[in-house]
Amino acid sequence: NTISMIGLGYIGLPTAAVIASRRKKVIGVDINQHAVDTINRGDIHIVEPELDIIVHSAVQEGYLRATTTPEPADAFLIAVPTPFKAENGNEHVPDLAYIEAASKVIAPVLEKGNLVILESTSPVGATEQMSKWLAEARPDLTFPQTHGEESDIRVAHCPERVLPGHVVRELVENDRVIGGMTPRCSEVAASLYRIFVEGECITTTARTAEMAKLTENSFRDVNIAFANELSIICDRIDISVWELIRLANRHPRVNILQPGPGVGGHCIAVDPWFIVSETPEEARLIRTAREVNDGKPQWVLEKVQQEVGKFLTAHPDKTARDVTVACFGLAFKPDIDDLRESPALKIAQSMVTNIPGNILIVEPNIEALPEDFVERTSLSGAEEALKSADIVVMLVDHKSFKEISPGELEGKVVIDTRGIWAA
Ligand code: SAJ
Repeated sequence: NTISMIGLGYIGLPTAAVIASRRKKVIGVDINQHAVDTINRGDIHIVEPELDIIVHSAVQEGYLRATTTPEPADAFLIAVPTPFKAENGNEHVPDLAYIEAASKVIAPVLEKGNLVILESTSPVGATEQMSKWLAEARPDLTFPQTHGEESDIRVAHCPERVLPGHVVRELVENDRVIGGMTPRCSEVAASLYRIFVEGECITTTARTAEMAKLTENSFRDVNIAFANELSIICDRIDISVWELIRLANRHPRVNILQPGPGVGGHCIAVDPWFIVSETPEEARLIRTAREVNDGKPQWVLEKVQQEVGKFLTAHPDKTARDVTVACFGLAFKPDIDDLRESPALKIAQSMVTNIPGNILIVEPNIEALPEDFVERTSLSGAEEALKSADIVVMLVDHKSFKEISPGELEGKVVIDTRGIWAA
């Protein structure tokens, strides 16, 4: 049995490697030649704990091989990005271009009896749309949308649900929701996942599986928005939100999440829009949650500007150019190096353009600042930044930042968006 993984990114590569570690032959396909070459050397092109070891041994033992051209296989798993795009005045329409491209790329090598699984987080209806693209490209084969259980090709959706930073463990331990276009499609797909999943494989329809994934991330987004809104309310009425949440969470049925500088990453800040875009009239709470979370970086920037103003009033001998502000953290969440869609990055960048003083950036997980930072900013060590900063802005609760003692912050204006110092 050969399994082909289309897309060797943050989801595709770990999944391919875990399946290969169960001694199944896996062919990984990606358009990125650099990724393909790196994997074939037994190395990895992304950062994820434990992944290097399993990719290395899977490649060495001959179970995993990467290529840019698809080959025949028994099952095809598709894990490509599904971003959103602006269309007809709507800012957040799901963009299925990568799924369409992947369908067109595997269609020529499909054979009767094959299974095709869409793993990418997708708007409701995307699996059926993918199956239609496959059918258009292969009129000689039959597909579930026209031939039901009798079709030549089985098609299912099985959304990934792993947490970056814990992917290798969660791939094996998490339950999987498997939505086939027919019950038999679900069963065949479930037997594939049972090769490596120790959690339960639960079957449903493709549309329900699509909606389940969007619901999981919307649930988290709405809950984070609740925490973020509380932090803004508490700031206005001068109450510590951190103490407030600790107290409220003592109630047996209350479990409030942590406020922060906004919501980043390419999942939680994106997926709820797929629901909003499909049902704009009904999805009022989900849309508002997105807006609350997306508005938080601007709120933090304004907070910093206010503090700079107050600092200057208290120090009439200084001009705006003399003020030094240190930003702690750029990543989209703690203890990773991933800056994509990071609210901390957004805040730091807008500070560089909106605040005339010196801006220092402390981010122990990266070697250099992204190129679009202007020269006025520099990557600094924590100690050095703490020495020279007038204002310290805590943006990401990396482990090493939690060890900074109150003494080291004495005399500084502190804006703590994560509550690790200001609690
Ligand atoms: N965040 C807060 N406060 C919190 C929790 C998170 O501000 O209390 C922020 C984080 O700092 C970060 C963002 O939210 O900026 C998202 O981080 P996350 O750790 O909640 O989630 P992701 O984006 O890394 O992964 C999510 C997970 N989904 C859920 O927990 C429901 C993961 O299981 C999914 O597989 C992943 O999205 C995905 O790929 O969809």
